[in-house]
Amino acid sequence: MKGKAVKFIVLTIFPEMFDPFWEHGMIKRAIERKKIFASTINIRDFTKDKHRVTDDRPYGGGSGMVMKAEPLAGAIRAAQKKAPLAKTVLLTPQGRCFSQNIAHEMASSDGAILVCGRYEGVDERISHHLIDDEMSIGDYVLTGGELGAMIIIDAVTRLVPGTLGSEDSAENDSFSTGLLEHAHYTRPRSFEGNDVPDVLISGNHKEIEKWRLETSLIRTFLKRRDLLEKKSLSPQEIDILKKWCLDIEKIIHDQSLRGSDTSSGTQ
Ligand code: 21W
Repeated sequence: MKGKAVKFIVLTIFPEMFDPFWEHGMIKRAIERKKIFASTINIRDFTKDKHRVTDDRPYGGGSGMVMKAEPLAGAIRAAQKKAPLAKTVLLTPQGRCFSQNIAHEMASSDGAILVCGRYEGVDERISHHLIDDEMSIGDYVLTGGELGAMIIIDAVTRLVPGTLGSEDSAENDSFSTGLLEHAHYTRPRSFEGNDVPDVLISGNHKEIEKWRLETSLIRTFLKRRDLLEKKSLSPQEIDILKKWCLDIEKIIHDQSLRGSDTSSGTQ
């Protein structure tokens, strides 16, 4: 049960951004328990000029600056020496989109060297020669790769066995079941006039499980129909959906028996 720690080495010009990140919650615990190994390398430490410059103007002109190749190459080679089996990943808006599947892959790998770009981008010769993979975290524009690296580390770490705590079950995640989670309630039983559903107080675990699956399904249908369309449904799930279907059809049928007048019918 004692796999090797997943290594994350972050290359950045802002290593201080990661200090609070390592020091809280599940990430902190995973480091303490040696489930993950985390460190930063300051790209600026691999500059050789007096002013420790990491960016320069683009060849061909234009606005914005480009991350220089030499300091980045030095930093990447230093990281690859420390973690020779880890993949070198460049965080960039042009990369393939990070996903729960990629998180699972990374959680069972040796780890990753996460290269955080700043400015308009990194010198193309870096991506061509020293990078194994390019990753984006979604279609919106950030100021650099640092938050992307944190998101990847966060999502991967909770999948490393022994970090999630007592239950240790990432299996219940919506991306594993293909459904959004059921509603959650805790004390008090009545809050500002809203009560906890009776079934959850009943102690009937079979009914509770059934209720949770039903609410999971309906929430997924209402909020994320795309997930429901992708999912392969179990016979029980199909039964639940069929029951709703019949319930809705009955309401429509009863309406039509009342005549097809357009008045609201609530008078
Ligand atoms: C943002 C660098 C935009 C370059 C056309 C011409 C890493 C990121 C980043 C950044 C540009 C990730 C432009 C999702 C992200 C990141 C900094 C391009 C604008 N368009 N995932 N010039 N989104 N972003 N510059 O931004 O480094 S992972």
